[in-house]
Amino acid sequence: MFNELYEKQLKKYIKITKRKNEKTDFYNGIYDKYKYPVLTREHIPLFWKYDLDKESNPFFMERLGVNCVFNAGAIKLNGKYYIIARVEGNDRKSFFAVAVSDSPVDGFEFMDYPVQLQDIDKEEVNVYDMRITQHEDGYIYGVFCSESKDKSTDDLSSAIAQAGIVRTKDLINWERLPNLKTSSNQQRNVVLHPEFVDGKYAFYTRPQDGFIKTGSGGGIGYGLCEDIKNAVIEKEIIVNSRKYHTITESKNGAGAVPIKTSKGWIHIAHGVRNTAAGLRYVIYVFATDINDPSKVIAEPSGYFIAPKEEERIGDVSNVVFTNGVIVDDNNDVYIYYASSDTRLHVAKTTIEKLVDYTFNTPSDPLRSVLCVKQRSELISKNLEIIRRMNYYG
Ligand code: M1P
Repeated sequence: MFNELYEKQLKKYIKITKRKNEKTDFYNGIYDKYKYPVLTREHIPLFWKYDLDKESNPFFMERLGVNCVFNAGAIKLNGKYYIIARVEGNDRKSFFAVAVSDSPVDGFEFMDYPVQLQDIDKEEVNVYDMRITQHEDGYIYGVFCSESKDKSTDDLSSAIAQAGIVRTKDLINWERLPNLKTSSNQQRNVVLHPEFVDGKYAFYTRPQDGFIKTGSGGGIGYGLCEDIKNAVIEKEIIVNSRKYHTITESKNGAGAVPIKTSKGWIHIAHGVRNTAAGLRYVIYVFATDINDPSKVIAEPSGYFIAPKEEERIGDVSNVVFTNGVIVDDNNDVYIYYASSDTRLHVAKTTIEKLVDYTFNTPSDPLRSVLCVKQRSELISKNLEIIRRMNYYG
């Protein structure tokens, strides 16, 4: 019986990890979406969840269940695709686990053990959302949220978020460095820029007043630090502000590590607005100057990816979130995005399309009347083309 139960679950695991992915018929000309999530809780190896000893687990029960697999950093190394996922146990604690594949869109399998973080702070309770930066200093850095209880209050949901830093050369051995220090008591969605700026390490930050509400934290911040082994940002500026009645009204945050292109650094970030049904998270794009990565030079209007269909449902519904992108050798771009804090998907575009989208999509004119004007200009141009080409037959 025990063996049968094990084999049945093993077959399911093999089926899901070997399943070939395929593009959906979703179309917007900007990116393609893939049918199956690249990682889910079903991708977790059985030996992470079950005690495989018949004597101590006669009913073949899950002993340490996994709730979901989502927000992930990503990197291509030596021809293989790596996803550094946020895995959340049934106990609500998140940790990091590396999954690897020969393909960017399917076949991901977790390495035998989750990432073993050095325990440098006994107050740290939870860790999540690692951004992976291949830095020009030769290290691969992981910057993530390190969360602890806010001891200044009895409120059990009050927490403090800070940016934890690790580095590695092989994605197996991780050296933990001290957390980033800034003047903000709370930091989340911190991303390390891949190149030195003025000889210093550059970070995108997200200062916030509270654990959930950004409050006076006006948007995505930026600052330089001299020493990554003791990372301190003395001067933090806001580079991409939240704006009233837009997709970033409540919050925004840097996502994947910026992508270097001939026209500038392209950032794939997230924006949050409030609704009667709660917060709605979408993914949006902006670009910064190639020589000054703190200067925004383009911001297409509206969202790039929004939660659609089954993506809208999950532990935290109506959320899409990204913290990992892989640019392949042929300039294909794979965007790993999670839906509703539950599973991880992939969308595919190219550098050429991403640049076109970023620099040729009109920006948000911020008022309905101006949006109508903007759309009417497009309509009138198109009607002229349709008349000329006799598209109506
Ligand atoms: O639940 C949605 C997201 O909420 C947080 O993002 P932000 O800091 O912008 O609010 C993060 O905890 C993220 O992990 C989560 O997906």
